[in-house]
Amino acid sequence: MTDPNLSATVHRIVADQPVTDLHTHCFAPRFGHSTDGTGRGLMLWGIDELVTYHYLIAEVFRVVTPDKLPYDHFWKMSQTQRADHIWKHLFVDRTPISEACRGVLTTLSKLGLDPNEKTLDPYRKWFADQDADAHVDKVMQIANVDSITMTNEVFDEHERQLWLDNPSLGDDPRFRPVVRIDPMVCDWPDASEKLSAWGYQVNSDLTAGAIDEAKRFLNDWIDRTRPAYVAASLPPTFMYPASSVKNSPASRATNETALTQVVLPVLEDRGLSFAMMIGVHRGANPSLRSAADISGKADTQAVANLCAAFPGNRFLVTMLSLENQHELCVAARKFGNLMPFGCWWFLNNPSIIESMTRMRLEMLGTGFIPQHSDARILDQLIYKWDHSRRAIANVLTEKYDGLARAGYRVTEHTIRSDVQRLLRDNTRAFCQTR
Ligand code: RAT
Ligand code: ZN
Repeated sequence: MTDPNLSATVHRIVADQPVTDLHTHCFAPRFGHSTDGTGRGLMLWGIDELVTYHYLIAEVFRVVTPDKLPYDHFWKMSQTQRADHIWKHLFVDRTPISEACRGVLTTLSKLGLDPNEKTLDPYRKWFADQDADAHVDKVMQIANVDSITMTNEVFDEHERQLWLDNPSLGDDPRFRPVVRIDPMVCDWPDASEKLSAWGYQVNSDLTAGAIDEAKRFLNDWIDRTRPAYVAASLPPTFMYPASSVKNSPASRATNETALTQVVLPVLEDRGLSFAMMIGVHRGANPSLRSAADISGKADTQAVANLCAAFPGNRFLVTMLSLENQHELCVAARKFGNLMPFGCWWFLNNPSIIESMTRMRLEMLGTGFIPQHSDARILDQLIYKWDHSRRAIANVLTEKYDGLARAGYRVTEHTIRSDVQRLLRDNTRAFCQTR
């Protein structure tokens, strides 16, 4: 017998479960914020940030094409003008039906605002009356997020200086730091120049002494930030071992040395997971700037090879291509040190979240992390989680219905503990945080 109220029960339990958000680009107010007048604040919030999200920049150029509005004209506009342009063309002149557009509407509605305004002025007025720090609490409460994991770009000069100047920068209990190290594993020569300038005795070939110095760099940042994990995004061409690629350029071998002889040993030693976000081809259309990147199919064999070669390391893995998702599940069935997470970026759409979550439940039970928000603007936590929760609850309902048909007694307690595992405990257990 199936329960006619099952769907409502599952949706309620999923909505009530606080989420530990594993990957965002949100920052605590002490990193400075977008309305603090410095123009350098890292915490982005408010209507102009929401409407100029890079997903929406890409979308507006599809309707007001560069022959009508050249890229450089757009970039010369103030942020207010860009936001007005996007609002007019994507939200007023057309139905805001895309996921990124609908997200702005959900966010405004849940903040208590009417999303049908023809101009942004009423929203600007409302946000101007909010206090940044109190707004963090409000957004976390509406989104029901209990912890926001940041992305701390230690190779970014501005952010690096903030950390050096303020030893308690990472102490806001609402936010958890993450050391992000893309240049170390994607472009070691570039990373090595920076490390040298910062006083570490490294070289572009990463010879023996340089390895110790590169480890010292990573350890220093782990000490300074006390991260939940260390992360990098990798191109679709990422392969391990690099030598398995014919005519592999020397740079690949050095990047691999940085990964296998610096990063992984340090993380094993420090008991930290390594998050690999694989499949982004950066700068496909550079004129779009922050919206320039595309996705590409990567090789999941690289992930399996790493998990096998480094059993003492834990790997959080998300892949950008839809085509990689099944193979990633297969690999996760073989390696307990591999945790698939999230429906990343171009996959963060309800239809794809549903199909990926369904496949993961079927292949991995509840042993995965179904979603992270990837929010860049604080307020986006509201819609990213609202939309994802609905998609996850739809699939869980279907699965519990199947269990009931098989004669299994599904109770509220069963549902509650599964949902807690999926939205909170798997993340905390794998990252070994409270
Ligand atoms: O999802 C995004 O906003 C992307 O621009 C990226 O930041 C991506 O999530 C990443 O972490 O590299
Ligand atoms: Zn991200």
